[in-house]
Amino acid sequence: MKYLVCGAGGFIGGHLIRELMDDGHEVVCADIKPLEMWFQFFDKNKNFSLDLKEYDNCLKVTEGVDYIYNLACNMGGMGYIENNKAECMLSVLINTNLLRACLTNKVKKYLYSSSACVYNGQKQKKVFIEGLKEEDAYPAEPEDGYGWEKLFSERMCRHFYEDFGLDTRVVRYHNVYGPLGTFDGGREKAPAALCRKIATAKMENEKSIEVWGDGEQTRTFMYINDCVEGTKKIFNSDFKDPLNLGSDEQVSINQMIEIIEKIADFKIEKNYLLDKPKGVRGRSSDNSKITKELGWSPSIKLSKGLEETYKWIWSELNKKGENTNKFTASY
Ligand code: GKE
Repeated sequence: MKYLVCGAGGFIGGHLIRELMDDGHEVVCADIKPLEMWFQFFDKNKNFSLDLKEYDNCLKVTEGVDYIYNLACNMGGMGYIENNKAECMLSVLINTNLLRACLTNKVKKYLYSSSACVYNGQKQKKVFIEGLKEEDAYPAEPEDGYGWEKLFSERMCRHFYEDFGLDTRVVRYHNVYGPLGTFDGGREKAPAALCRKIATAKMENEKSIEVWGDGEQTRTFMYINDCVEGTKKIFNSDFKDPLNLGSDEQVSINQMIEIIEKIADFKIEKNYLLDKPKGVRGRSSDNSKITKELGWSPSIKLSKGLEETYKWIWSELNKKGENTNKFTASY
């Protein structure tokens, strides 16, 4: 079967494409970034560098395609989505025009990458909260900008199934991390950011690092290998409603820093910046529905994933002059 991966130049997209190629599939790849800025690039594929907010481009890339993974959106960690709400909402044009193109080009199945940012903020006011269940997205109070686009686009996928019979899947990612992702430049999320800060402090023999917030806020972080495996399982399932895809190993930012210090074998002082973007106070994924529907849930321990991530970032920081800026570009 012929697959299309949108957001092909990004973190999850790059890992997913490699996996689909290993499974022996033909993969078409599309991303707005210039090809040389793609995190992973496979020249045996048909690769498009174009803007999927444009309907004509969506028609072009979906021609002759059977299955679509849409991971394309303008996003980043809290440092990005808190300061670019309108830009993040414009990603609605990508999903809308891809869905329209699916009907025109008779695509068989379509997966949309949603996010834990759809969850009601009132249910995330404390640390170490109960895992969020899929129904906790309503009554609706998602993250401003980015979260509203994700929730709206989830519903559009449902209505394209109900009204037009398009076979859609919706996956809600919970903070995905791992090698070959952004670790600097403003779009990085906390795991990569803190790995970079501790690695840099160790290299430069600095005494402290900057931490956003008071460090007590809690999250779960899902390693990229679990993310790709779970995404494929959801795609290949018959389950059409939104499904959590995230870890349920909830930690505070301070606890995550301790894990990274052990990996780095380097203790560091923390300078807490309370005015920096913090997002919700606590967030975790309830995995009972994915376990019931797929008989599987993410299991890679944070300490294991962070070890791989820290090692990769350390090696990137030590590359002098090579093209490492694709992972640190603030584009
Ligand atoms: N990015 C970043 N960088 N976050 C930091 C840092 C730092 O140097 N130091 C501490 N933090 C704290 C943030 O203040 C926040 O409270 C927590 O780590 C996680 O920040 P994050 O990884 O940037 O993003 P969030 O989990 O709050 O939100 C993200 O959730 C994803 C889905 O789970 C969103 O930004 C999206 O990337 C996505 O929807």
